Amino acid sequence: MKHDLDFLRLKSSGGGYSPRGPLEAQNVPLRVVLPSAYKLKPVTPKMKLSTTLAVLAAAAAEAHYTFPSIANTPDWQYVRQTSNYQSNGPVTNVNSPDIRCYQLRPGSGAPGTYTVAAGSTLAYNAKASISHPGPMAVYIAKVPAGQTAATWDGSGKVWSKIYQDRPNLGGSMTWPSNGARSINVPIPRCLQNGDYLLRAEHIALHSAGSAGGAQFYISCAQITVTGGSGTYSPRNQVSFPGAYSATDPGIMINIYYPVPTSYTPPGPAVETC
Ligand SMILES: [Cu+2]
Repeated sequence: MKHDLDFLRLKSSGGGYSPRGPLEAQNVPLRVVLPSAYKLKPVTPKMKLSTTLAVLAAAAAEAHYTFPSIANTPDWQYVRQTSNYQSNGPVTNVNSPDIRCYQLRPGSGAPGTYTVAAGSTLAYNAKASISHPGPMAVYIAKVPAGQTAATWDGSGKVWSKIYQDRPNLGGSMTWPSNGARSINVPIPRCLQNGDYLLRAEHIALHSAGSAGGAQFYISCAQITVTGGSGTYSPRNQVSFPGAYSATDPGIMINIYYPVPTSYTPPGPAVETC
C-alpha cells in the first residue's frame, strides 16, 4: 500500500525521483518500488479486456430479440412483458416454466387485451428482428370460463398450434423468418368467440447441435376473438412445459453440416378449420 502510494508520487513527480520521501526514511532501495509499481500495471490490460468483453456481450445481446407487440400497438401493452425485455436473451430449458410465456411477472397479465376478428391476419412483431435461423410457430389457447386473458396462466394441455413455417432446403437450410420484423398470423375463422392467449415462438437453431443449445424466443399476447364460426374442435393440444423434449429432432439439430435434407418441427401438427 505504502509502496503503491510512493509509486504514484514517483510518477507524479515527472519521473525524477528525489530521495526525500518515506522510502528513504525506511531505507528501502529504489528497486523495491518497481515490483509494487508493477502490481499497478496489470490494471490497464485488465480494463481493456473487460471493455472488450462488454462490447462482445452487447453485440451478442443485439443478436437476440423479443416479440413485444401485436398489430400497431405499443410494446408490452397487449403482450405480457417477458423476462428478457431488456436482455433479449432466450429460454434454453424446454422444461422450464419460462417455456410457456417467459413472463417477467408470472401471475400478472398485460395491461390490455386486443380484439381481433376470426379469419383476419394479426401481425406479431419482433424487436429488433428475428436475427437467428430457425422455425417460427404460433400457438393459441382458449381462456377457460371464469377467467380472462389478463388473469389466466395458460396451464394445462390447452395449446393448439395454428402457425408453423418451413425451411428452404437445398445448398443450405434457410428460414422465411430470417431478418423479419413481423410475422403475419392467420387467426382461424372457426374459433369460438372469447378470450385467448396467443403464444409466439421462434426457435433459434444456430447452436442447436447439442441438447440445450436451441434458443427459444417466446411471448404471449392477450386477445379477444370476435366473429368466429365456433366450429373449431382442437385435436392436438399440448402443454408448456410438456410439449417439447430437448432431444426432439427439430430442437437438437445441426443445421449447417451435413445440411439436413428434411426438418421436423417440434410439437403438434398445425390445426386447421
Ligand atoms: Cu441471439
